[in-house]
Amino acid sequence: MFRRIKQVLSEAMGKLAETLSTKELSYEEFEEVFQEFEISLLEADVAYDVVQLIKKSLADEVVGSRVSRFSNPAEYVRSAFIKSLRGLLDRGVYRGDIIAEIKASSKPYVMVFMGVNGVGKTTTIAKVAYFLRNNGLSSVVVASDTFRAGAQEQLELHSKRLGIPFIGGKYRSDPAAVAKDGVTYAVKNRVDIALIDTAGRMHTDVDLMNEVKKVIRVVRPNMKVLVLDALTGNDAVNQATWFDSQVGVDAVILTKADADVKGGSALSIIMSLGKPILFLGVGQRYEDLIPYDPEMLLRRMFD
Ligand SMILES: Nc1nc2c(ncn2[C@@H]2O[C@H](COP(=O)(O)OP(=O)(O)O)[C@@H](O)[C@H]2O)c(=O)[nH]1
Ligand SMILES: [Mg+2]
Repeated sequence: MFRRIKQVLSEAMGKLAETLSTKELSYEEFEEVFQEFEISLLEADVAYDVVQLIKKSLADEVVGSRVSRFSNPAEYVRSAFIKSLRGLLDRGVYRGDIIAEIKASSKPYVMVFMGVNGVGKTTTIAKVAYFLRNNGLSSVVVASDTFRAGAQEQLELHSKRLGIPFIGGKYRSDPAAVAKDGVTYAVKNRVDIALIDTAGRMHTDVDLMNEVKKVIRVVRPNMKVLVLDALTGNDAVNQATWFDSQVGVDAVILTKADADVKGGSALSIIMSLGKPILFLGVGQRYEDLIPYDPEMLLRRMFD
């Protein structure tokens, strides 16, 4: 992750440090350096709008500035870059403490996972259950995806491996009824969290959209989580807008960040979502789910 972005940043910082002098940096000088940087960012899959955001925030930091004779231009430029990217990455921070919120809530805390086919919903639910257990919280996983063949078995297999309860339903049965069963199980057995899987759907699937709306009406989740695939770039942002307008999105989990080798696709999604990001998926194992943390991402880009 961020392999290419890291290189691009490093090159741009070098150029800018050369340009900076004891004289103030003009906007024209900044633009000249940025031009090449702009192309490299686009080539690393950063979306055009996000390139413009980065440009603006960087210009705010460095235009009109000068380095004193005694300071190090490279250091100065590096902190300016970090500061401007931090500002953009901070937009994705979830401003709560999910573990504390679950502990404080009445049992069970209900999370519904939604998203397009193949983004990683089912895998992510297993990872979240694993994460919660490591934080002392019990889960039941609920397969309200009664639509796709094999979806029940896939989640059940994870539940067996993890040793956590599973509630499912018959193929093509009502997803809302399965979700309700899952919550009822959690209530009876004093399970902390019900994690509800749903069938993948595109915005064109009106029937499936209505189904997820019904699931939400019936179980009234504490959190509606949208799962997005880091490799899908701008399409992920469109998916978020769509799901938000249909059912409301409380938080996002961005999967497959490990597969975005250049890093620009994930970066663009994070910077243009306008939704809090709970976790990043960084691989196929249960451990491969990390809380979203801008400082960690900055370290990957700059260290
Ligand atoms: N590399 C990688 N693969 C992932 C990640 N999350 C999910 N996957 C893979 O993506 C594929 C689809 O996942 P699945 O959970 O079935 O997606 P769903 O259709 O949304 O339920 C599977 O092969 C997963 O192993 C991740 O964070 N990194
Ligand atoms: Mg699935």
